[in-house]
Amino acid sequence: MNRLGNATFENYVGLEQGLSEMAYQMVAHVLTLGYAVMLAGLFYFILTMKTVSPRYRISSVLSVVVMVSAFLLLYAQTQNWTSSFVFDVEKGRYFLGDGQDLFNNGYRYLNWLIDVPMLLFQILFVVSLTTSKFSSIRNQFWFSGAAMIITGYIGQYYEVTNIGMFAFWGAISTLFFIHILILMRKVITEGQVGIPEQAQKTLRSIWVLFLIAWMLYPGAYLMPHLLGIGAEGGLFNEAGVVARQITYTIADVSSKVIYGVLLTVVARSRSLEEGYKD
Ligand code: RET
Repeated sequence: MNRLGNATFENYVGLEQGLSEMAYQMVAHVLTLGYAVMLAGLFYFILTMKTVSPRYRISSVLSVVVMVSAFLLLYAQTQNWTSSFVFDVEKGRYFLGDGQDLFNNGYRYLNWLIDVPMLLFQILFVVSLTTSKFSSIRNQFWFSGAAMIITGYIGQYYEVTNIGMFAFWGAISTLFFIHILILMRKVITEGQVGIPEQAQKTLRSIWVLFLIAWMLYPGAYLMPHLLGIGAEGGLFNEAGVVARQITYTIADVSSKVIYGVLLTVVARSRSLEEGYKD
């Protein structure tokens, strides 16, 4: 078993029982859907930029940065998937290909290193803080965002071989995540003061969306263990492989695209109230 070293569990499934046609294709499709949505989002944020007054436009610019980097990463992740597993005609299933790259979700983690600070930074251009200092919140967002991802990136290498290390790095990462949630809650609470009723409502939806979408990422980290308990093949079952990629795609579309769209809606409402005409 250990000849795969620190490879993630997807590879172990591909080495032992192989992936069924349905599991393999569902992952390929959901990854493709992911990068297609990012490209569509890119056009949305460019085309709607002028519907908000200039002071809010940085939010759209940051969404554009997020769309471009997510598009490229998800494209690379899809290529990584299709090149890692090869169809075996004899057995009628997909197995790890000889001489190919192994599959790893690490592309995502490194993409988050760009996207997480951008997404957190972005909201600060749409809301006005009442008591907190912009620079202090920004620095804490960046610090904890990067620390959360780097520690999680290390942890994910151990999901099969060393559960202790996997749990340890996951726990450290979670501490930074909690810090981010506390900061975001503060930003959204302060941001509601003195803005139109409709925009306040949208900000409250942003909080709910944020909470749910961001929690899906640690869910995906734990996925093989969540779905592995009592399942056939234990940790190494293809349901976990498919569930992880679907979870990531839902999380990506929500935390990057829908979040960006809702921020544009708040910015538009504030712009109109301030007398902006397009
Ligand atoms: C990890 C490791 C396990 C513990 C926790 C994690 C949290 C990850 C999060 C990622 C968010 C990513 C986003 C990307 C958008 O582009 C690193 C999986 C808590 C919250 C929003």
